[in-house]
Amino acid sequence: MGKALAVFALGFLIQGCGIQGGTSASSGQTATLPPVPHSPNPHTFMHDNIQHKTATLTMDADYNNENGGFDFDGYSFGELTIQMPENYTVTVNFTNDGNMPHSVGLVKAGAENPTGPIIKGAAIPQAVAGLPPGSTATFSFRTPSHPAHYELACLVPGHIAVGMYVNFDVISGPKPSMVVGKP
Ligand SMILES: [Cu+2]
Repeated sequence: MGKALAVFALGFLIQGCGIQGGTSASSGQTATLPPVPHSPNPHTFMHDNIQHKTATLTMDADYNNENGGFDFDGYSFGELTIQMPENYTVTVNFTNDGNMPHSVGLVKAGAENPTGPIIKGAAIPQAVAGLPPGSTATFSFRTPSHPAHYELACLVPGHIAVGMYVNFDVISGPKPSMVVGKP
């Protein structure tokens, strides 16, 4: 009887350790990223091919009315960070799900009212005027061969100021990622 109890206690101890280990590992991964309430899974919005050095991003303006509709994929004010290796070909598929003109283009981090993308071709057409509700547009560009801090932002005047941007960092690392928060 006493032996059976000891075995049971040992099993419980091992299981307890396993749970504790798992918990501390996962909290370690998220500790540096601030939580964003009601955030969609970022993996939904990016597909990449490491062999071909390509990535496709879905950028939906006013995805879920987050931030009063001034969001991309439910994120605003840089709550989402895309990390893209150097020399990648990136295709952006834009949809305006909002009720006013919006756009998307690659701009320098912190730019306030950019009149065009920082890399030629890295914006939808008529990016400053914006495209009307229900529009879609696609563009592709190549990331530079050096690290850089950019944003994917709405170029309609005033929309960056109210938070309509996510972070886009060009990194020396081996693979793209899309993470909640600013690493
Ligand atoms: Cu906008």
